[in-house]
Amino acid sequence: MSERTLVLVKPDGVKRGLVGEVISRIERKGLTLAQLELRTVERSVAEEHYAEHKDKPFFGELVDFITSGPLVAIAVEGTRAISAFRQLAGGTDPVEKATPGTIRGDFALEVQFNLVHGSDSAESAERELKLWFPN
Ligand code: RTP
Ligand code: MG
Repeated sequence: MSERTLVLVKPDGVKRGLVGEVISRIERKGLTLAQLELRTVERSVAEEHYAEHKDKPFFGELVDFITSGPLVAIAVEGTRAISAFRQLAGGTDPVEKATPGTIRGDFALEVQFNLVHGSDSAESAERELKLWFPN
């Protein structure tokens, strides 16, 4: 069944020139790009996006970081796209959890700077896609 998920190449990924690498992995997996935009977001969007973490100690830093520079938001489409992209991304901690062969496992060292976001469920994907691509 085809579904859509929200992928972000976070500001660290854009600064490090890894946008092409991430898009290439998405395409090689067989997923397609439905919408794509380079933008720098206001705090309100970042706070809404990460609302589930609002009581965590790292919330302020996370919002600072996500708003620190341009990121690339992508609506990714395809069979089991939500899980498929989470598999490509690898675990949240790029050293302890993400394995080599994943985006985080291959290119990141710190939890804070783990390069990409992918929606974690159908409900999150629907909510996040409405937030990032209202049209
Ligand atoms: P994301 O939402 O960005 O796709 O990442 P995720 O599902 O793998 O991880 P999640 O638990 O949703 O955490 C969101 C982001 O918060 C940052 N984080 N920092 N300092 C810390 O201990 C900490 N823990 C999480 C990470 O950048 C993570 O991607
Ligand atoms: Mg998450």
